[in-house]
Amino acid sequence: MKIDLISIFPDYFAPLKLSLIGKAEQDGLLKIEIHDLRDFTSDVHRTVDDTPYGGGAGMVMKAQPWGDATDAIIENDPQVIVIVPTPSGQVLTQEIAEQLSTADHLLFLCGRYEGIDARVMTDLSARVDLREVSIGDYVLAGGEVAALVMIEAITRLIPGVLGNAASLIEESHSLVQDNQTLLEYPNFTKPPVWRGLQVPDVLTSGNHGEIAKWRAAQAVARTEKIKQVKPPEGAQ
Ligand code: 6GU
Repeated sequence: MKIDLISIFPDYFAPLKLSLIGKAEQDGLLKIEIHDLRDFTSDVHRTVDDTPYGGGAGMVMKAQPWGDATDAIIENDPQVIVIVPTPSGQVLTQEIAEQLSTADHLLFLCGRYEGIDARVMTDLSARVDLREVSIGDYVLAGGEVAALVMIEAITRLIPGVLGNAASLIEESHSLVQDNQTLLEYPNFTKPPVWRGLQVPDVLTSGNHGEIAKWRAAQAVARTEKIKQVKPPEGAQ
């Protein structure tokens, strides 16, 4: 998968060199390219923002640098999926992450301030697959951290990126019950007693049937306690 990112803060993406994603890039499974929006400005001050039409607080990112920057990337691949991180977008789910993990090419437009001139999205959506995506019901100062979250959620689903492929298979199988995505059951490792706390006996019993039952019950209990489970698509 090729991932392009456009931002005025390229340094925000330094963590992509670390851990699984860094390794995946070294292994040739990912190619990540970070573009500085200011390289596409047309004035000596390298201006990226201006005051909003209609008035109001804050600044809006100018259309011209975004238009020129995206043209340069899209020209080489009109099949690219453009993702605009924004709190007003569709909220990222595991299902969306799974769908995006099969794409060949993603382009993230990371805006700051009060967002990007809306004409940039109008213009792009006439030419490419464009998605406005949020990572939750709160507001961040810019799209960079949200893009990092999305990239981690998406790329760990690409075959070979996650160290242990069995983890992914287990995740996609055992965490779904009665059409509900369950939270993970609690995990334990050695030693058997730590600060007086015992590992549940069933996990050391060697009885795989009982272990599976216990884990399923724990997952259901956690889900009911912590999360309002989203009903399946189409349900009331
Ligand atoms: Cl994707 N961007 C920004 N700026 N804030 C957010 C967000 C995205 N998702 C939730 N809040």
